[in-house]
Amino acid sequence: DGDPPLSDLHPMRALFKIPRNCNHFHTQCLIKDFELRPNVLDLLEHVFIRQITGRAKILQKQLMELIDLNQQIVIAGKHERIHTKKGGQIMSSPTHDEVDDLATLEVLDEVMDSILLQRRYSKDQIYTYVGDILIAVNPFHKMELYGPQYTKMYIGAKRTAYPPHIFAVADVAYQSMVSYNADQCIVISGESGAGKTESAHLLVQQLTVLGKANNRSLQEKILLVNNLVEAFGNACTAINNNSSRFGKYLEINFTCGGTVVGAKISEYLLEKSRVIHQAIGEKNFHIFYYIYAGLAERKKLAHYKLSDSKPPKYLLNEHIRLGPDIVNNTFYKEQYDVVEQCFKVIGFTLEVHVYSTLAAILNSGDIDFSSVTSEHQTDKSNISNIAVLENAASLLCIRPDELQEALTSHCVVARGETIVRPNTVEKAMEVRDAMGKALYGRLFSWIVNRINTLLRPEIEDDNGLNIGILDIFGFENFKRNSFEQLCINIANEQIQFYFNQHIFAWEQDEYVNEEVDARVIEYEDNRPLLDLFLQKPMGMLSLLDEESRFPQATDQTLVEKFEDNLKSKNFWRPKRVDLGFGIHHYAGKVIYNTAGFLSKNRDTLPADIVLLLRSSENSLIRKLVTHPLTKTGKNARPNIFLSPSTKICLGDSGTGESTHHPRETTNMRTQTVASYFRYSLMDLLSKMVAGQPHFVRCIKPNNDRQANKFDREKVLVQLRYTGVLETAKIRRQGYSHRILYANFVNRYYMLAFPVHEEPLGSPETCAAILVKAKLENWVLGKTKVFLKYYHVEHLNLMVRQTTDSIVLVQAYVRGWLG
Ligand code: AD9
Ligand code: MG
Repeated sequence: DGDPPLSDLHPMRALFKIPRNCNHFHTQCLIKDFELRPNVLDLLEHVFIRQITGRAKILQKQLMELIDLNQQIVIAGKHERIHTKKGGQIMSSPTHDEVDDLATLEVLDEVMDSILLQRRYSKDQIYTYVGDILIAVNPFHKMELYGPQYTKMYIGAKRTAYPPHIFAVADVAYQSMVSYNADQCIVISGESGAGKTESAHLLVQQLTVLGKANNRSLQEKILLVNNLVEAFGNACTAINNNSSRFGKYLEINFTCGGTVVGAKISEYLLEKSRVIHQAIGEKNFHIFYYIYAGLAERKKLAHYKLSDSKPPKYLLNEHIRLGPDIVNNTFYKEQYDVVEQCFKVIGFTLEVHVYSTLAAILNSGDIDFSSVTSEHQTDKSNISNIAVLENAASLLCIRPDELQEALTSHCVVARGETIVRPNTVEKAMEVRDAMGKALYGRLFSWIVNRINTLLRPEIEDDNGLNIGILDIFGFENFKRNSFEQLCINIANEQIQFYFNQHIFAWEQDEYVNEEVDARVIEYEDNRPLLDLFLQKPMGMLSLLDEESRFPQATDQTLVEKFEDNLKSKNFWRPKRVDLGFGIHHYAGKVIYNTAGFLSKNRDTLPADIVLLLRSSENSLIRKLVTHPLTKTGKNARPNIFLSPSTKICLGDSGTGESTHHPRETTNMRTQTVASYFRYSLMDLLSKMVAGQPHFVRCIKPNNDRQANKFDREKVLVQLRYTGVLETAKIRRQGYSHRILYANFVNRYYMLAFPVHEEPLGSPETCAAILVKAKLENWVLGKTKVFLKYYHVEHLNLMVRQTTDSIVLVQAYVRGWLG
């Protein structure tokens, strides 16, 4: 009533001869007449329910899409063409651009895949399935795809009922978690700027709604902390204006019934070097600009010893003329408000301390040194701007003279005696920068830890479940690539390996073990690359660690060591690039430069600085330099501190002396960044492996961050290296789900047996259930049922419908009984 009628010419009406004032009754007739299969039936019911209640305009568009879908479902289900009557005519078979699952294409071909993605992209259909894997092509513009109507539409919907969508992935993960009572993990991959972080946000948004949004404040908090952590961990790079400079694994905690109760973030390998130096066209971490502009607007810069006319050096990349633009930047000012709001909503009360720590880092970056030459000493350094030193010291709540001493000299113990040695200008600058990096890295970890404390479920629940979302820094290939890019790319190599293992290797191993006859699919195995990096003792990271232990080693000896020891076709030394080496990664060739590798890997912070900071009158600063950073007490959670805590230097100098504080020893780790990195990767993997994975593969359609621009060659390369074609093949020919007989029967027996019965977990029972569900093409192995991804979807939907109807009948009977 009140809705304008759909046009008589509407194809859906024509197709099923639906009169203008169609209602649900007609739908029923129509379904009877045409004997449509259940999935189409679902779809039609949905259409008509919507028609009665919905808005005609949206409906019309959806109906058009659903007609396509109608045909695709048939293809997806049976891999055969079905002709549908349209006003007495035979409708044409679907063309490629109507297909939203690449695994259902009759001819599998990469070029065709890229053409199909391009066509879909031109129609703003950025999402496409490859079986149960989602491909997301970055639209580079705001899409009207994520509003409340979409949130609602994808809740509990059959995957094929609507166009592919990131919300559908959230839904599958959520439903699987609840149905199987098992943790889930959503792995988002793709190169830098492909859209991983945006996808992660959308997943969190949908998952918090799915987890019963009755606790709105918790939902809001989870979304906000995501933003807050990104303000500290993201930055503008040459590739992406909002590039993640750390790896993030966000776990959303649920009760076993599926209600959201908390969240936890694990952060990996923040690129701390960005604090002190940014490459051409790049910037420091967002938060610095936000607070600088925000504090300027509130006339609070002076309080933090900052000047609006002369921005700190750490913010001024010599290659970008930012200068006064920072304080006038309205975006930065707005973001400052957002950060403040985040602090408020999550109940974070120490923002003043956070700002002063950030300001201290910025001030210390402005400390200048000059060389002092005297008769006896030539290599001494002096601070040339004492006022700045005093500012930094006051923000750190330490004595300026002690800071000066810790920057310009170091203590050494030689033959039992403690001697104070001066630092050269170069060394003093190194110490200053090491302090800035260490403080920032630890501040970041501390913030994440605080957030985790605030978002921890109120009641510890051993039966609780969680869904993890992995959003790491994507594959990078800049003009100049350093140690940071190597780590980032190794992490991506590891994620690709995990994907391969899961999609290809483990599945094919099971065919052999279970004596199931299925075709073997060839895929590009990147194991040799992982071995090249991670093998002990001759992998690249081990060699780097070994070289880092030699005081006399240089970045030149390091690259030579690589050349002498790494025998792999994926490694080479390019001619005419000093300190250069090349790696042929799964995602392409990258030339790295070893300049700075050793010092970045050693990542040392002199003990004098640590001890000085530990004497700070500011409790936050003290905390940041005290091990361990974890909370203790009854509310303490397992240590989430996975970022490499800067190693405190006790002995380097190469003189046979040790740099050692005379009064106190520091409790320190002797870990290098490389060894820590290896450990974090393993930790991350162990988390991921514990959950059932779902994959989202983000694709970057062009290198110019432009909307509506689809560089087919660029996409094709990404499809190749991510193995999309092989994935489509295995999803079509293989069996993505292998379930033990007993587990299968336990979960699905109600589809074929009365609820109170307990049939045997045998192959016969499994077969009976599958036959009853009218499924074909499944296989029984020695101990497991082998199913295609769409079988599982179909079965799960049937279970949901069955349990819903049981509940409905129960409710009805209860009502009837009064
Ligand atoms: V990196 O590895 O952290 O450098 P990501 O995370 O893969 O990278 P990101 O999510 O940051 O890329 O996306 C880059 C930009 O693409 C965003 O800042 C948005 O401007 C744009 N983007 C990505 N996905 C979407 C989307 N679904 N809708 C609109 C999008 N814009
Ligand atoms: Mg990102």
